[in-house]
Amino acid sequence: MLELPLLKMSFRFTKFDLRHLRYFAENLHPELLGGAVALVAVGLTAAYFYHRLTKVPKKCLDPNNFKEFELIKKTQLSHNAARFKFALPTPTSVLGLPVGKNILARGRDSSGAEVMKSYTPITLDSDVGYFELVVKMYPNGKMSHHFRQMKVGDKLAVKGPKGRFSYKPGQVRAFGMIAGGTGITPMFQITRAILENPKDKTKISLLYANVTVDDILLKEELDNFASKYPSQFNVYYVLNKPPNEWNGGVGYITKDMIQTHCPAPARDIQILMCGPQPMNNTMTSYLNELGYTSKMQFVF
Ligand SMILES: Cc1cc2nc3c(=O)[nH]c(=O)nc-3n(C[C@H](O)[C@H](O)[C@H](O)COP(=O)(O)OP(=O)(O)OC[C@H]3O[C@@H](n4cnc5c(N)ncnc54)[C@H](O)[C@@H]3O)c2cc1C
Ligand SMILES: *[C@@H]1O[C@H](CO)[C@@H](O)[C@H](O)[C@H]1NC(C)=O
Ligand SMILES: CC(=O)N[C@H]1CO[C@H](CO)[C@@H](O)[C@@H]1O
Repeated sequence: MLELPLLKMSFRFTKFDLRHLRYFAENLHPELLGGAVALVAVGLTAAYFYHRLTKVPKKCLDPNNFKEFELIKKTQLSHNAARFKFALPTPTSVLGLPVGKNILARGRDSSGAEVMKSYTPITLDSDVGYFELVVKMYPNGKMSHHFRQMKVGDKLAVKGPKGRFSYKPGQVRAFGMIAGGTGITPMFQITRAILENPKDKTKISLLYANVTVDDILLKEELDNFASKYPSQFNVYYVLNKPPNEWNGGVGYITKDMIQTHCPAPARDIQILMCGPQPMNNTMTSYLNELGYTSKMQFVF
């Protein structure tokens, strides 16, 4: 992207501190001042027009105010999970969500009371004009009720970005990822960002736990990643209730599975976790026993 440094420069111009400008003027030879002023004026004008003329994709999220997005497609993935596709205001808009961040969605439960819950879009800012959520709807879940009721044409109120995790390419040599159920969504988003960036060589080992094969979300996409990027990404599924023919793990994720599939403790690796609370507690104790320091662990 050749445009980026120029764009940054134009921002710096607008942020130019007046005090510096005065210091600059006072310490300049008078004969040079005219030229310097003209130069600054030309620079500012150029930056202004450059800024106006370049089509910077419009970011839609606001961290302080809820904004509404229209549901344009709802695809059932299993008996209780669905993929929701929302339109952004224009076909060239981007959501404006840094990799690893999530959003807060607002809705109403079955009694009509307001609820707010966090969700991690599975799309990236390279997807223009829309964003997608994968949501598991629990029988008595409050926000689950809202999502179950949603029909194409309905609007969802969303604000963000939020979250403590941020990702920069090259931040680590390898990620180990441990996910349970819908805990796959942040892992999926980060994995996509890494694999779709040819310059990002970060390795990923994903351990993904669920009850049945039917519960595995985004399985087709994950399997595609594994076959397309065999030296960079691998996934090991673990099921409580495996089918008859099954070559993944059985039961819960064990310490052995972590040792076999995740990168060994090292300063340039990190283990990311996202799943139900009991799973987090168990996995954290396994990781501690295996010698992963708290710096090497992150829980979403
Ligand atoms: C950062 C982040 C990202 C997330 N991303 C996603 C995502 O992409 N997709 C997604 O589907 N979800 C995601 N979640 C989970 C999501 O925020 C909601 O928690 C989930 O949708 C359930 O909300 P609910 O209001 O329907 O359920 P709730 O009304 O809270 O209940 C859910 C179910 O669990 C049971 N339950 C509630 N509390 C407990 C408890 N303490 N112990 C045991 N059972 C309990 C209820 O009976 C119900 O069956 C994310 C959560 C976080 C924190
Ligand atoms: C995960 O579990 C550990 C150990 O029980 C706990 O210290 C930590 O706060 C938990 N993190 C989250 C985000 O729930
Ligand atoms: C029910 C469901 O689909 N989610 C589960 C996936 O597997 C993990 C680990 O076994 C469970 O903790 C989730 O609740």
